[in-house]
Amino acid sequence: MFKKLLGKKSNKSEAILQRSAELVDEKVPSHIAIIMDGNGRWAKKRAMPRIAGHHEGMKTVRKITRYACDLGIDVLTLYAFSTENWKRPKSEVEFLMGLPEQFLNSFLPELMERNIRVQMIGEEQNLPKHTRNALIKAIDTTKNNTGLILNFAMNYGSRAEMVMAMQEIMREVEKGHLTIDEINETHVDRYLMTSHLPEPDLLIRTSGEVRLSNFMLWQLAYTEFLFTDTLWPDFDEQCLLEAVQEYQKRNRRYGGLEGEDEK
Ligand code: V07
Repeated sequence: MFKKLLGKKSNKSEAILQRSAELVDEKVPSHIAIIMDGNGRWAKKRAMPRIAGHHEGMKTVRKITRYACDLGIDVLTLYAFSTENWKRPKSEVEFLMGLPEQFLNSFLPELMERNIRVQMIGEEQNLPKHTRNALIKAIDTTKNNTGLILNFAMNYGSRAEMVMAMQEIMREVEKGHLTIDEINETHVDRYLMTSHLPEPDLLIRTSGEVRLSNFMLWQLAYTEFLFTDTLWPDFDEQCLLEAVQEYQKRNRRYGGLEGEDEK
């Protein structure tokens, strides 16, 4: 994949390409999850409205998706809208709910070209119809693609997801398919919205906040965490490259033991 990256005429700096190529010698994370924070602050710093920050943040999603694809990452999960985000002003929520359409209208052809598959986790039923339809169309159009999985967490909350999993497991118990003592971690995994995905290897949160905000609480049990002060609209290829290098550095420390003793 790096031959392709290096061979292609690109406006990315030579230095980034060179350093990207160096990553090939070590394992790149299979699944990267990102809490994309700091769009409002980015706009405020420029005396612009919050929605301008969200729009800029969407451009970063495009940039980082392309780069994750070039790096050969298997899954990129992006926290686009949490169940808490409904509490924001109505006009902001309306703008946010238009972003998936804006993004997909301009980017879907490129997603197809790049063999990227769109998926989502979260409660899609409560999304506005136009947002839901755009998502369903993208998921359906890209469903046979075999490259990067671009997984959007939309109207997602981890505790609600776990409650739902518990209810499903209890239904199995009620039907007599399972006894309470037989319930194990595999059953819980199976009923989470991420059951078909590997667990995240690396979690990145931008903008200096150091908390999980109800994001993939179960799935992040063994994940490496990386918190950066960079605001999401300023996050670029260089930032992701450095995040992956930091991940590789941490992994190297466990060399030989393959991390087994660290769990
Ligand atoms: C959103 C831009 C990124 C920063 C975080 C908040 C604002 C892309 C999408 C999206 C979602 C689904 C999809 C295609 C694109 C998006 C929301 C907010 C709600 F299929 N960016 N982005 N969705 N922001």
